[in-house]
Amino acid sequence: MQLLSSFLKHNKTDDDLVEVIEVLMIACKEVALQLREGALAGVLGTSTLTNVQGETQKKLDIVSNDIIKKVLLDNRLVRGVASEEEDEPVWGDRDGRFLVTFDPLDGSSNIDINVSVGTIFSIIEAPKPWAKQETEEFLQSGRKQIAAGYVLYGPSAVLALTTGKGVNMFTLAHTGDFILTEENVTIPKETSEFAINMSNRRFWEPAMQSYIDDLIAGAEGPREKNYNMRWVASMVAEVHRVLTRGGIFTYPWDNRDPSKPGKLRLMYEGNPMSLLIEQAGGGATTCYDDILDVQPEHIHQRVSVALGSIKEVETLKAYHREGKKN
Ligand code: AHM
Ligand code: MG
Repeated sequence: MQLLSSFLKHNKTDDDLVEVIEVLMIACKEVALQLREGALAGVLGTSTLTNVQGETQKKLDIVSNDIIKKVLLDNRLVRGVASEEEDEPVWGDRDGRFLVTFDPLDGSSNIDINVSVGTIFSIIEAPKPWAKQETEEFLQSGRKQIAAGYVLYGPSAVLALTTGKGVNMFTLAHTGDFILTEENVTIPKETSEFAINMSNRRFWEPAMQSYIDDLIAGAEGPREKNYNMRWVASMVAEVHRVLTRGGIFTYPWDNRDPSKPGKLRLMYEGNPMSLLIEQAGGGATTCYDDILDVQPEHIHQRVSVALGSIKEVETLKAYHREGKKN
C-alpha cells in the first residue's frame, strides 16, 4: 500500500511540488466531505451569483472555490491562482514558485442530481517570481505544465495525477489518505465508445457531423464496426472513463456563439486533461492542432476539445483535415 506522498517522493518529485500537491489534496478532501453531506450541509442548489462567463454559480461552486483558493494561498510556494469561478487571478506570496489554475467543481450542473463531479487542476512555474504579479504570467501553453490532474468525486474519490512521468491514480481511503490504486495508466489505442452532446449536432462543423454520423452508422457504415455512446455531462467522469477503458470524448467548436471556440476552458479543463491523456498514451486535439500547443491569450479562453484513444483521435483529425461534408 503506497501513500500519495511516499509515491511522489519515491519517484523523485521536486519537494516543493509535492508540498503543493499535498496542500491541494487537503482542500479536495474538504470538498469531498461537503459533497458527501450534500443537502445535510445545506450546500445544494443555486446561488444568486454569476461568474465572469455569465454562468449561474451553484452554491457548491462557490464553497469549493473558496476552500481550494484559501488552502493554496496560505502556502508560501503558491504565487497566485486562477480559477474558473474568479474574474481575475488571485495573488499569494510574491516569492512563490508556482501558479495554480483550477476548476473547483467541474460538471456542477450534476450536483443536484447526485451524479459525479470533479476538481481539475494544473500547476506551472511562475516565470519571474521576483517581478510584479501580472495575469500574463499565467498565459503559458499547456506544454509548460509541471503537474496536472483531477479528483473525481464519484462512488469513490479518485485522484488522477501526472507530474510529466506517466499517469497514476490514487483512491481516497477512510483514513483520509490517497492510496495508489492504478500505476502507469495506459489508454487503449483503439475504441468503440464515443462521448459527445448530440443535441448540438446542428451547430457543429460539417467535418464533425460526418465523423459522428459515420460512428453512428456502425457496422454498415464506412467505419465497419458498431460504436456505443456515453454522455455524463461531467468532463471529469468522461475523462476518467477514457483513462480507464479508452474512448473518445469531444466538446467541439460549434457556431452557437462565434466568439467562443467551444464550451470548455483551456486553462482549467483543456490543458490539464490533455496532459493527462497524452501522458497515458492518448491524443488531445482541437480537431486540428494539439491542445497543449495552443498559446493562451486570456485566462478564461475557451477551446475545442477532442481527446482519447490515439487511433480514434487521429481518425477524427483526418476528417477535419479533409474537411469532410455530408
Ligand atoms: P462547467 O465547468 O460549468 O461545469 O462546464 C463544463 C461541463 C463539462 O464537465 C461537461 O463536459 C460539459 O460542461 C457538459 O456540457 P453540456 O451541459 O452542454 O452537456
Ligand atoms: Mg468546468
